[in-house]
Amino acid sequence: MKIVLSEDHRLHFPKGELCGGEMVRPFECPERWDYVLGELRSRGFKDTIAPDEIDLELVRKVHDAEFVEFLEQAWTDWHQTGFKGEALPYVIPARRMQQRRPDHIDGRLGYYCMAIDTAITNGTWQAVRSSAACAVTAQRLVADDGHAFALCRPPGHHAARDLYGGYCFLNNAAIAVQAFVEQGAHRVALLDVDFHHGNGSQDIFNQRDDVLFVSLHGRPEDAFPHFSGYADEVGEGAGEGYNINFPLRPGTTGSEWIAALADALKRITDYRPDALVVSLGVDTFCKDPISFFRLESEDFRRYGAHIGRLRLPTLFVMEGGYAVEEIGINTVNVLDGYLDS
Ligand code: Q9C
Ligand code: ZN
Repeated sequence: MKIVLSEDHRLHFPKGELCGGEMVRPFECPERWDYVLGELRSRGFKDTIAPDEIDLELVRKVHDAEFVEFLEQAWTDWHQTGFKGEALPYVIPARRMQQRRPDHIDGRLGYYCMAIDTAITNGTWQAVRSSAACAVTAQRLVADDGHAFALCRPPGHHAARDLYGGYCFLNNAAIAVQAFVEQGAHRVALLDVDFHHGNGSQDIFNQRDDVLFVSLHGRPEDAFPHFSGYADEVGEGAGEGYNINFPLRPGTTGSEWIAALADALKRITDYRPDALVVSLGVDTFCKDPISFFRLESEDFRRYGAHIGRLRLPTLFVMEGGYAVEEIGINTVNVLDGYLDS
């Protein structure tokens, strides 16, 4: 299996994340990428490829054009205002407030932000566009090879049409799904196995029936992003019935999780997709510092094999996973399980 990756991810590493009322070292850190690549190398995945330049026209098919422009400009605007720290909003358009976009950078950050855990820094935009480029380059490999892995960082699945946050800026997996559609796919399934609900992917495809979005995640009563991921979110308009959420309880074990995955995979099979994109977060792991499922490392191999038995052209896109020392083992276990199936 070919791996697409870019060293540009190192350009995005904020010093701080707001967590429990303190600025802490971000959970989403560059070593995550190092551990995944290290494990890939030691298990014989030698074929690593640099991404081609991203076509922003493709990005704008799933993201709002002014949002993309905002991401590109935000650091410069923040810096030119004279602010000394990393770019974070502090006022958010809550219930009954105006949903109009202000001019001041403080206002625009709040307008486009869905979670203030995510700072923007000098190198963020370059890292973000290279991360999306990895997903699109890997997508192109799937036609010939049948599968590929995009080692994206920063991750993408919380990024909606015009929202960033949850460590995400552009939705790498959604952009890759759109690339399959541009290539002539009639139906694409997007399976999200990250611990957190893929609110961004749900938002982007909510009204479409050419993309089936299926997500297993910590239930919103207890887990980030808290304001999406309920089972009754089933899509709207033409997209009704093409969004499927599996919210799961705190303490969900590997066997329970894999039973839910089997239901999810059945729904994907019934949809008869031309291709599958997997938003691959491994924060379902029992030792993950910000999550509450109980998967063991062997469970990742088991479920990778289940995905492989679908026998679909498959693109894996890296999302979350914060037990840094085990992130490589768990991620590569999924890929190995898939390849062995
Ligand atoms: N106090 C992804 O896995 N909340 N994003 C962390 C820690 C944000 C996760 C709270 C979690 C975002 C891609
Ligand atoms: Zn996650």
